[in-house]
Amino acid sequence: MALQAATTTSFLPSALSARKEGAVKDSAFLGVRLGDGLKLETSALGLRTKRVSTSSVAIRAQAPAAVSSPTATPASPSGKQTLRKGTAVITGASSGLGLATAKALAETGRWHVVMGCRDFLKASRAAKAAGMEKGSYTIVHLDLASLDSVRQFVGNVRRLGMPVDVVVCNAAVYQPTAKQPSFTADGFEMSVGVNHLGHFLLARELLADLTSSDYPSKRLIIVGSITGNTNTLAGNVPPKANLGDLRGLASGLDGVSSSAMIDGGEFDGAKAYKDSKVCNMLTMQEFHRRYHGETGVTFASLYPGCIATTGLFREHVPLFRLLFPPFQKYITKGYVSEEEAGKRLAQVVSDPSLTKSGVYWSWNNNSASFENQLSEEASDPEKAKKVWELSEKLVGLA
Ligand code: NDP
Ligand code: PMR
Repeated sequence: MALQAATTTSFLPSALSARKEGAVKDSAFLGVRLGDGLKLETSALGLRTKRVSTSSVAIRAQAPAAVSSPTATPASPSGKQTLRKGTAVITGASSGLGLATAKALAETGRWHVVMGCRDFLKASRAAKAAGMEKGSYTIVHLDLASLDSVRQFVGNVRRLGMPVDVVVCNAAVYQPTAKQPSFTADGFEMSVGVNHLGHFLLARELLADLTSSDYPSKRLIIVGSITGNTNTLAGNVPPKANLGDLRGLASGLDGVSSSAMIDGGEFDGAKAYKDSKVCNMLTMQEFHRRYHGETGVTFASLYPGCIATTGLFREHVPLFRLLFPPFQKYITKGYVSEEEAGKRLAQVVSDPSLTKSGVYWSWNNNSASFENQLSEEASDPEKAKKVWELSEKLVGLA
């Protein structure tokens, strides 16, 4: 479909994506398995293939506010140079952390947010409901479960004609109750396919754009998590993240000729998510090692706190969704609101004091940021290199 003028540009899905929804495993809450009597009704849930017709969806992106202008504009009445508006690309900005971050950035008036979302109408409604000003954001279609869609997204972002100053790889799926794996359009197990491989291709492609940006602090941020770090209590709740010798990843995670799991083991949706987060954190460090010196881009990851109310837990059993927020608020005290988590990620995007590259940021109880320690596996440079090399083969970059 041809692109129209910037104010009415349409960005449409490029490929089919097959997504298996919520097959329910033996229900478990907080690591404790419930009895058979408490199993959920699963008959209504099944494999569903969703075709998105590019001709039947009329999608409209919000008008970009300011298009490419020099980094410093000597236009202020005081004669002081003012920084131009930055452009931040955020994936999965239609809900939860991504939306809260988009809102926090847009509200400052200093950022234009490109929201990379798989459901345009949901994103559009969410941005409006959050009170984001028209003109402070542009929604561009992105389905990370399709490498074609990722490539198309990159092309569409470039066609906006805006600089790319910050990229935030935020979107994720979590399928803790799935009995069987589901797969992306390219045949990768869904959690690793979306959370890691889709973002890996996106980040690799947009690195050139970041590099050529004239913004003073260019950043690539990949959202990580405590649950991928086995040096924490949360990371020791079974099933634990473990990439093993990467034999499943090496064989393509297709669940047919190989296991759907990175370590080659039996499918476990919760573990697949945690493994994908380890890949996210390893990828950030490998980017740092390979490209920080050459490009000046800051590479960072973070654990924003436990945002127990987001859509991430939509596929979990209802009892979990009911008890998880109070458990995190009153027992672990690890809970943060979406708004607070959004402010934290917005800080990693724009705070002048968070320019250090290769860092995994966390926040203490007073909401002060600090450089956190990653687990042995999530900071293993050999593993990072191997994950990088195998991932580039899978996404067609090597
Ligand atoms: P949400 O489910 O609210 O947000 C996830 C976003 O990802 C949604 O916008 C969703 O889109 C999008 N998404 C999912 N699949 C795709 C896809 N195939 N293509 C494009 N977008 C997709 O969860 P959170 O806000 O909690 O999660 C955001 C990030 O924070 C994740 O990386 C997660 O791992 C991380 N995190 C979350 C924690 C928490 O406690 N919630 C703790 C630590 C880290 P849609 O709206 O269409 O479903
Ligand atoms: Mg966890 C300080 C303790 C702490 C923190 C910060 C979290 C965060 N969790 C903690 C402890 C515990 N959790 C304990 C003691 C248990 C066993 C009772 C427990 C259980 C638990 C479950 C079953 N926790 C969970 C689950 C999930 O399904 C969530 C998950 O793993 O998603 C991948 C989860 C989480 N706990 C967290 C955070 C941040 C999550 C979810 C989000 C994520 O990592 O992205």
